[in-house]
Amino acid sequence: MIKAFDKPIYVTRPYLPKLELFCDGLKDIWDSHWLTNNGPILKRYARELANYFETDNVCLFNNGTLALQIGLQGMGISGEVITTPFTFVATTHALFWNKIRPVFVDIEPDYYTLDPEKVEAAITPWTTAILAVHVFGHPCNVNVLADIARRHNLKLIYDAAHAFGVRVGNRSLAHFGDMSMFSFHATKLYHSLEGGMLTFQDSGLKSIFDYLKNFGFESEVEVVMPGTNAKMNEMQALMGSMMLGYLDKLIEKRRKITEIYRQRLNDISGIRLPPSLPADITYNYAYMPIEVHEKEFGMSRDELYEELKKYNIFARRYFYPLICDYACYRSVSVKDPLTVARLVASRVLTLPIYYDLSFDDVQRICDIIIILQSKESNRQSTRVATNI
Ligand code: T4K
Repeated sequence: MIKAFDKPIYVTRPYLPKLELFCDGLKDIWDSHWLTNNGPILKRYARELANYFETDNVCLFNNGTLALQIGLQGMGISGEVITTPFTFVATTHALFWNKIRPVFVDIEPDYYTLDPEKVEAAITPWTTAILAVHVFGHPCNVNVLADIARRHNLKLIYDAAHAFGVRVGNRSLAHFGDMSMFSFHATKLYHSLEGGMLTFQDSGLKSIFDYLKNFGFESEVEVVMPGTNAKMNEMQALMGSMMLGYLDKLIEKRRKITEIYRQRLNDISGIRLPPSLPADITYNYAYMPIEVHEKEFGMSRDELYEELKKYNIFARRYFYPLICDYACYRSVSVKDPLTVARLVASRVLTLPIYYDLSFDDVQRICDIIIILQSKESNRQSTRVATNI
């Protein structure tokens, strides 16, 4: 019999640098009394990120949601935008706050990113952009989407909230599409406590984004646009800057955890894992999604999710329900039947993955899933046998 974990195992747990090191960094902030509003640490951090992403076109924000919201506003996106219903709700909220109508289309079944064929079929005279999500860090079909956007004269925008560190053909995802948003929220593999970033191809957008995140101030006495307050502060920048130094080791640990999950769960009847990514993709192992196929597995995704809780394992149903099924978006008309997205949302479960999770604990989580399945299949075969 396997015992429950003594302490809760959550889907994620932020990595933190040694407290003494962070305190060393805090001393500079205490000395300068400069806490926010484009301070020296933020400026240094922006340069570090520009280096990392190999582009000067970066703009930092206090979170990813406001980054995306301001990005859409600054680019003047309006009308209809084709997007995915299989994402965190902030993707759609950013459209809504800009009075843009989301047009939900289906995802593809392997990596859960927007299905380009469905995108093309959904274009109308009112479509101005595609907002695709590199969900779980799986890159969208960037070349096909770029071709569609070019042929139809649409902007191509990526929600890359999950995709820090992912590369396609040795180029960071920041170099694809017209603009990408990266989230540095505490629950992400790379974080700045909270934070967000836009990367973009048109360098003219930089000053617009800078205005919009700082009330539209051009000078002490001039406001040139109705901006908001979405600035990253010095403590966020300090954490983000320190975390860059740990990124490789964080990704490597996640790679090893993923390998264990894949080895142990790949052949379990009723569990499906995303296929290995193509060789030209450098992945970040941001999430560990599995699909639970009820008939073969013997219990539904929701039953497994509840059973795991009894063992103190708090997996998450990212992303369920679909965005269009939330009360606040139910009135949005959806023409695509969203066949794949509906199935995936009903089957997906993201398992715990984070730096501090020990390999033994990963093995134990797998043992528990396997035992739950065999218990259930035994129960079912007994039930069948007694019925005979
Ligand atoms: N686009 C996409 C595709 C996104 O996934 C997100 C955010 C955004 C846009 C918006 O970016 P931000 O504005 O957030 O920068 C979490 C995060 O809050 C959210 O940032 C993230 N996506 C989403 C996928 O996950 P919840 O509601 O699941 O978070 P919560 O508080 O339940 O945390 C999950 C688990 O993490 C907890 O059970 C325990 C652990 N945890 C969490 C926090 C906050 C910790 O151990 N420490 C912590 O500080 O949304």
